[in-house]
Amino acid sequence: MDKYIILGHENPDNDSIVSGYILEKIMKQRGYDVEFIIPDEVISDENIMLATYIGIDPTLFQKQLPEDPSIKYILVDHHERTVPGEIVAIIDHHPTDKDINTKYYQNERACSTSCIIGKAFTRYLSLDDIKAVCLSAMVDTAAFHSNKTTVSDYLWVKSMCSKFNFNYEEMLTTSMCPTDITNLQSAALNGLKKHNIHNHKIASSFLHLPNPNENKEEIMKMISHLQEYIEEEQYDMFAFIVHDITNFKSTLYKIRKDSIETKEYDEYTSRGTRIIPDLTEELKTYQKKKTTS
Ligand SMILES: [Mn+2]
Repeated sequence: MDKYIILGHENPDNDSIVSGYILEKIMKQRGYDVEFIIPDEVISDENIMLATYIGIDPTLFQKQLPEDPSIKYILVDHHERTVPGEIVAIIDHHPTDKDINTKYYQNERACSTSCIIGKAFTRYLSLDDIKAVCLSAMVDTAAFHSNKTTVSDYLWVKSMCSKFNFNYEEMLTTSMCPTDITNLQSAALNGLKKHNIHNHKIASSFLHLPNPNENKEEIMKMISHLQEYIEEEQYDMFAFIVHDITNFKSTLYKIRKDSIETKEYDEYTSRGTRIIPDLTEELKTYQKKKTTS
């Protein structure tokens, strides 16, 4: 029998954790030999707190990937990862213009990847699992404020919460936790993701702040940390996103070695649904200019 390993993205967030956790449960009930693994050595405190709130201990899944090349991989909540075996399936909600030709590929607009999985296989899930899916939809969309929110997922979450008496308001508040910025260096890398966009090496992170105007000094210090970071790690750009979670606006700092460019968004802007596609478009033009000049 084939063995499958489910992987979320590096530096897993709540959606990656919940998606992997429920997909493992669903596949096991359907007779698959499957294991959800988190190969990262560190899971952020925030993501441990959020998982604990819905009864999941993500540290139980932390282990190294086995080296057996016959193991098949399933990616959830992302579509790129180097693995020591064949990737046979991807379930994701991050738009991409990359050609993906795995045997099974599902990528659609959704509040969270766990919503895609949970809505399709609700009958395999316990009440706690359904609550976990509802929370991850809230976390991934900043309590449904992000532009990646879909009406159908929002309505599904609301109906599940009322049907099963989940505390919708408490879950919303929990999902919107401000980023802890007591340690500026680690806060600057909150939710770190790495992207390869038209051969540009990009990293990104985000902050949730109730009032970013009161943290201007800290933000400037974090930006200078990130300038050092891209020098050390040899990135072309760092996309640092500051979300105002009171007024639901976002600021993108495009940090390069010798320049900082700022872009304001008049909404809570999703990294995967808006910012990365915007950068993809921008860098495509940049590349064209470079080759035609
Ligand atoms: Mn997600």
